[in-house]
Amino acid sequence: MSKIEELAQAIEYGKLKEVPDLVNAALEEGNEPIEILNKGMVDAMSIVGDKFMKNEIFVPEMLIAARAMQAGVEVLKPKLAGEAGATIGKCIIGTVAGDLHDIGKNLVGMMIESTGIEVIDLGVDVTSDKFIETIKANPDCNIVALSALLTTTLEALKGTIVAIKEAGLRDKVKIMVGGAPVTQAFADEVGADGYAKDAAGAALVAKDLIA
Ligand code: B1M
Repeated sequence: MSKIEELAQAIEYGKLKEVPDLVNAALEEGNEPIEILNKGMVDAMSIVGDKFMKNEIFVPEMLIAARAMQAGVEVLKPKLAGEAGATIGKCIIGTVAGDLHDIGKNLVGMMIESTGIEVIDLGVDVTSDKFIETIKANPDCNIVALSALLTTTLEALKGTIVAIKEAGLRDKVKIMVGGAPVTQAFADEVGADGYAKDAAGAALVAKDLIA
């Protein structure tokens, strides 16, 4: 079994303590960091999600797997993000109200940061008021990045864009959206300026929005 396969299994079964060493071993085997992320971690989380859907595992197991993945991301972070040079812009990122998923959002924030854009991470379950307050406190902010992982929180994502518009701030910032249930069609429908399917794509979109 390759180290990436061992890593994927360790994440699936939530073996947090084994994960950092397996990430390092996979790097030593000569795998690219992005390959380790996608094949060793993101794919493992998809299996976890499928098992949850089939009632083979429950929320605690999902949470334990998520913690194991986070431990792996910490090791991979410096390798993935690279060295950012001078700051070229500012981005406020958060997972929308009612949604507690943050692994994808954290990866997106990390990749955006690697392009030289300063990132203010508001965390999870972020209300539209909190986004608005932070935009006002950061008049130099160029981008607001909204993440949603639940179909039920797509409404909160849409509501956040409406609230930013009603607060008179829509023309001050570009808004980008993403997360598993978000599509380009949804992004167009809610009037977002950008959409990306994954973290690497999000970094490119953020750079484009600033240019
Ligand atoms: Co939850 N959960 N979860 N969960 N969870 C999903 C999302 C689910 C698909 C599982 C399933 O049923 N198959 C399902 C949603 C179904 C739906 O809405 N249709 C689900 C559910 C139902 C729930 C609960 C309701 C369960 C319950 O309590 N009964 C509950 C909701 C809690 C809440 O948010 N209010 C819940 C809770 C949890 C945990 C807390 C246990 C845990 C999250 C821990 C954490 O994040 N710290 C968890 C987990 C781990 C998952 C799965 C298994 C994995 C998510 C993940 O981290 N993926 C997930 C199943 C799955 O995704 N296959 C599932 C890895 C990550 C790298 O990918 O987050 O998709 P992702 O991010 C990607 C892209 O989406 C994109 O780039 C990222 C990197 O490539 N992206 C953006 C994300 N944000 C972006 C923003 C952008 C651009 C791209 O621009 C701004």
